[in-house]
Amino acid sequence: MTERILIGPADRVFVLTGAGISAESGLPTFRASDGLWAGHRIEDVCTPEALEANPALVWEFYSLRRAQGAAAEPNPAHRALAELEAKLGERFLLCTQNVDDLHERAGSQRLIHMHGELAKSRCQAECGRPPVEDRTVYRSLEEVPLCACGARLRPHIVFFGETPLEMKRIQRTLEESTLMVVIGTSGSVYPAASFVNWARQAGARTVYVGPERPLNAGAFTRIVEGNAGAVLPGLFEVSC
Ligand code: BV8
Ligand code: ZN
Repeated sequence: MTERILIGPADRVFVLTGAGISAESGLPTFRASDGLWAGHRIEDVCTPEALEANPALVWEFYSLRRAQGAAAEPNPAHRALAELEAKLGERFLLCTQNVDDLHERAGSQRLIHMHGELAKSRCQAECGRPPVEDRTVYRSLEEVPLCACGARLRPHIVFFGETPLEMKRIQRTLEESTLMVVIGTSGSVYPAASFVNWARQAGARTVYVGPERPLNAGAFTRIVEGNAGAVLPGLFEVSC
């Protein structure tokens, strides 16, 4: 039986998740597919340059990811985090690097998608209009709608070289956290991989959950080896 993580009345919990938490829902991780997605390296289809040069390829890539995401179901790890949020309320915040909506569908509400969301699109010309709900799997670039300003829509995804979303809120919450739990991420992408260092600087306990040691393993006070779906249910003991 895995030793439980004790959460007391003064604890404020910040959780960061990556592709590994959706692995047991059948969504491939970036590393497991050795970085190849439908034959593409993510860096080749997840950059502003790729969108400029080959919008059809970028839309094909993200439409495929939308179809995969829609066919997946939340797993016990997603549900365990939604249950923890229900117990802790405003003392809990979940930040995900994932662009699928499995955390929402498991019931998570106090949630930040720092790298964007598959279920949304936004103006490619950044005209200022907000992102729109969009789960359409486009079969060709011609099918992709235009923004009211006339520019084409783009996936509401943070590409490499673009600034992650809600960084101020993430930084502020991390500084107030007493416990940070990182689940299912290789720690290969920044600034997300630095969050554990910010938590340590704030004096927080830092726990990693996953089957392999992450690249930033040295920054964790504890590592729980195992698959999130098997380990997370029953891992947290909350005493109010
Ligand atoms: C930015 C959206 C400036 C799209 C993504 C050189 C050095 C340092 C940094 C850089 C550098 N050159 C460039 C950079 C910056 C760059 C970067 O980090 N590049 C990397 C390649 C070096 N970062 C950026 O450009 C970012 N922007 O820096 O702006 C800035 C900085 C600070 C403040 C303001 C501005 C923007 C990056 C966002 C890119 N978009 N996603 C999409 O998803 O399609 S990244 C994408 O890849 C994911 O979102 C995620 O972040 C990353 C994949 O990582 P993981 O989620 O960890 O997945 P991975 O497969 O790697 O690992 C899975 C893990 O799960 C494994 O460890 C495995 O063991 C585990 N696992 C498997 N099964 C299970 C499991 N765990 C639990 N249970 C299981 N069952
Ligand atoms: Zn526009």
